[in-house]
Amino acid sequence: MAQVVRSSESWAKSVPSENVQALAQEVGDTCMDIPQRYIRPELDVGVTAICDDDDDDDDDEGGSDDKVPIIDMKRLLDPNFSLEESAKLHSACMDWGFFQLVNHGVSDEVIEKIKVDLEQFFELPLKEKEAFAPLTGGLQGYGQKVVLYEEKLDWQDMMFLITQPPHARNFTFWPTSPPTFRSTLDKYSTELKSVSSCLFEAMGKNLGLLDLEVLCGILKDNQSMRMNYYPPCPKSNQVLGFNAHSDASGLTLLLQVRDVQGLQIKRKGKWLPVQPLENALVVNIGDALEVNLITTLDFSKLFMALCLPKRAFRHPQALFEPL
Ligand SMILES: O=C(O)CCC(=O)C(=O)O
Repeated sequence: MAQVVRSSESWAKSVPSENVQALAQEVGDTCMDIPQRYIRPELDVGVTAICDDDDDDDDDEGGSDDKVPIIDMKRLLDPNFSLEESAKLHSACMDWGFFQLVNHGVSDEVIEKIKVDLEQFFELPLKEKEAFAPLTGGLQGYGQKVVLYEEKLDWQDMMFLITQPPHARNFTFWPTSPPTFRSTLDKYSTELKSVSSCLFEAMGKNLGLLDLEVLCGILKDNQSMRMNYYPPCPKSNQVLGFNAHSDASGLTLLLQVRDVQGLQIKRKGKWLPVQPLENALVVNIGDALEVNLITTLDFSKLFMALCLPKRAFRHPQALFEPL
């Protein structure tokens, strides 16, 4: 996840938006209407497996081809099973661009702690959280997604921090409450770095590259974290927690704090629900890695495989689920 800290001058003026958690509270307390800038009437059609008719690559093969692949990192690292698991990984990367990673080696203790610390941070009074708001034009800190022109807004608040390499961290934006927040994030970020290195290595071998980390030098050492908070919404079928998007990252590793189904991914023109698996990481090949591979390697060999899935995430339900 390459991060460049840009100067405030380089950012266009953004459209101001309200704190969604505070808005949700107000809507709950007063029964006021949700502002129209959050309402997406076209969504009011259910939340699972929505098919976009206008998609030109909609070649639904039907059957059981709708479950995000599961990759077991323990098997990937075990000489007795690594060949088989690597083949699964390769197919997940090429045919899906997504997979769920289990037995990834991040300790249960660190996972539980990051979940607790995040929940505690987002439950703080607004004033305390706003002490970590981004500076004008900046990206890091607690607040809302930067919106450059008036558009439908996401029903979420978030915090964005650069987490690796350690010297790139700006602690002005790292919460001090709960008191363990910083050390927990440090541990979590370090463990995730090992996971992504391992994945880069396995993916590189699958592609016949000695070391994908070399190819993706800039991606491997840089890491940022986006922690999303989706407040409950009385019109949850008319708002999106996170609009459809692809990630600009190299690899995205997503941890769901609560095992509630909400996340969907788009594959072959269909939105498919990602069934939460306790403490699994949802892995997504980001734009930076995809572009890097397509331009660096034999274009014709990789083009079909890497470009077939129209990759996108979205979060159609508004619920609490940071990170
Ligand atoms: O919160 C989610 O489930 C999705 C988050 C996501 O897509 C992102 O942060 O890029």
